[in-house]
Amino acid sequence: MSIADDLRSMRDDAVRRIDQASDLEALEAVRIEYLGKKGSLTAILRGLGSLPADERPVVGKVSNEVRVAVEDALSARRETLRSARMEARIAAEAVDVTLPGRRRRAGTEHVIDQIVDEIVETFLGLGYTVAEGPEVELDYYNFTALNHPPDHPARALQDTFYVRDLSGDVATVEGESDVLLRTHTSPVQVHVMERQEPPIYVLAPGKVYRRDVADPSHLPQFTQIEGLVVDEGITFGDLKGTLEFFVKRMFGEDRRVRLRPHFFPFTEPSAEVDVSCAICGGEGCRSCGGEGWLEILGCGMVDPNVFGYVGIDPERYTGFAFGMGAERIAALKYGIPDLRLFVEGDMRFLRQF
Ligand code: 2NM
Repeated sequence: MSIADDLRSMRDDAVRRIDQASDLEALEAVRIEYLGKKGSLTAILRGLGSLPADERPVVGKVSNEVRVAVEDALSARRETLRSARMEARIAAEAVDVTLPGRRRRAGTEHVIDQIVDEIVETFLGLGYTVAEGPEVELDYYNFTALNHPPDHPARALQDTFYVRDLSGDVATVEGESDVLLRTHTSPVQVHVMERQEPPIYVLAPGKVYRRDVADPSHLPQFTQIEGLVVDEGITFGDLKGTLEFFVKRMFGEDRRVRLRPHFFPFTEPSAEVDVSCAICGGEGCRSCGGEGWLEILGCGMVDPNVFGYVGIDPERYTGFAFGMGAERIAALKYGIPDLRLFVEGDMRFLRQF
């Protein structure tokens, strides 16, 4: 057999193996075997120079033809394998754009935030501004400056969350005032009165904390909205008119308002405010427990002692204040029997609003 025959059979082997290569990696391995630096065809092409002069033209021509044939076979197979790989990838990544989309349910503002917004809007319309303050407060702002005596029951460990230091003692600031979670938003109004001269028309919405066990009518954390007015010549009549305007706006023009004497440490006189039952209009029915009236807020004329703590002259100024729980207002407005529904995050309930 001649060198030319050897070359042709090498070509046939190479082309067969190229056509059988199952992927691009196997194909590259075959290419290296023949045409790599140490490949068998490469070796022959390099050895041409040392052949006898009479054999060189023929062997040179054949080996070149073999190299071209092998290279052509390699590129043809490479093209086939590349497009097969691309087809497979396209099939694997295919997206059926004709499938129906997955509907995303839009969120809504939490019903309690809606109520807060509605109440805030009503009072913004009367010229009030909104004030905020810290949820972690000092005893001084939460109780003392609000005319709570040192032994007032609301100060008890059973009723108020006190913040403790690492040793477990109740934390204090400058060794003076205990640190606690505010039990109402009134401390916000104490801060306002400390830094702002009357006239003051301010609303204080926010979270408050009390050591209650959650039940249908109590939550250990809830949302309070308090209002405060301090100006010259403010009377109990102004308070009553303001609350009547608010209640009718919130619950409907047909509802009536009733004030009952009450006691709060920071107001004198104080009152609780009822709204007439929407079902019976005040006659008494099952919905209102036979009372005809539903309690919605507390209020009163700011006690002169409070003005004393914040440096407002009680001879020149008088004021009124009121406070309500947003969860309670929402429960009355929508006929919800259990306040816990507002905080348990059951979307079947919350999505209704
Ligand atoms: C209420 C009821 C009555 C109140 C009093 C004050 C302040 F800071 F002026 F003393 N803020 N809010 C108040 C009065 C709150 O909530 C049931």
